[in-house]
This record gives sequence, structure tokens and C-alpha cells, in this order.
Amino acid sequence: MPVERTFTMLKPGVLARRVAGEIITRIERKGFIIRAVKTLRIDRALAEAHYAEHRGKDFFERLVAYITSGPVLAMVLEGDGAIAMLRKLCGSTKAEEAAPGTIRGDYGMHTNLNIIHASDSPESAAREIGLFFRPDEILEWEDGSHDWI
Ligand code: 3AN
Repeated sequence: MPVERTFTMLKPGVLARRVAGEIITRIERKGFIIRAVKTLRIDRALAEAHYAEHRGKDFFERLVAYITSGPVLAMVLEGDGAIAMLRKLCGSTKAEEAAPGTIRGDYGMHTNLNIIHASDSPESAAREIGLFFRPDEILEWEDGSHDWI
């Protein structure tokens, strides 16, 4: 699998519920390396840019209202096949379909309030990383663990 970067965001509620550490632990334990991390409060313009593909859908306004309702924790993750791997770790979009053991399956009852975003393609990952991080905020270093992760 090629080494990829992906974008993830722990959505509002995660910091308030004090579960950010648990979720980051799952991500790290799987083998992803954190290349960048920040907390921020998303404004409407960034929310609309991030979710541009959903503009016009019936849940768009609720989605923007939710994502701007409190601070989020954004990260750039790297790993072999990272984009598909993280989607698998997150589980299905619909709360009732997200399997137990996945992040969405274990941390939420409502699709419109799901707690994690993960890029769905290399194009989305590049676009989303660019929306949230400057190049100099993404750290490059060799941690020496590639053979065993
Ligand atoms: P994913 O986040 O799994 O890529 P998308 O891109 O289809 O799923 O949807 C983006 C976000 O919009 C979801 N994470 C979820 O919070 C919300 N969402 C998606 N579909 C619905 C829906 N039918 N009703 C309410 N909210 C939805």
C-alpha cells in the first residue's frame, strides 16, 4: 500500500465529552502517525468550504450549525493506505449502520451528530488538509517504526 496522508477532524462534543484522548489512542494504536494537530473553532465560511459537496442537501444547514457549534480537533494522519484505513476505523456514516468496534459505532447514536470526519479520497484529503493546515504546520520526521507497524 502506498503511504498516504489523510485529514481527520474530531467534531464538536468530543472535547466537551473529554473523549479526544481515547479516540486519538485508537488512531495511534492502529498505526497512523500524527503529522499535524490543532484545535480550532470553525467559522461558517470554513464549514461551507469543507462540506461544499453537500451544499443544497436537506441536512446541510444542520451540518454547518453542528460543525460550528464548538471547537474541533483537526489532524493530518499518515500511514500505508491511510485514507481507506481511517474510513474503516471510523465506520459507516449512518449511526445505525456503524459497527460496534468502529469509532462511530462506539461513540454516537445520531448520524447528524457523528463525532469524526475522515477524508474519502486522495483529492478530498489534499483539499481538506489545505483548508485546515499550512504546509509548515505539517511535521516531517522519521520515527523508525515503519517495519513493525
Ligand atoms: P462521511 O462523513 O462518512 O464521509 P458524508 O460526507 O456523506 O459522510 O456526510 C458528511 C457528514 O454529514 C456526515 N459525517 C454526517 O455528520 C452528516 N450527514 C451525512 N448524511 C446525513 C444524513 N442523511 N442526515 C444527517 N446528517 C448527515
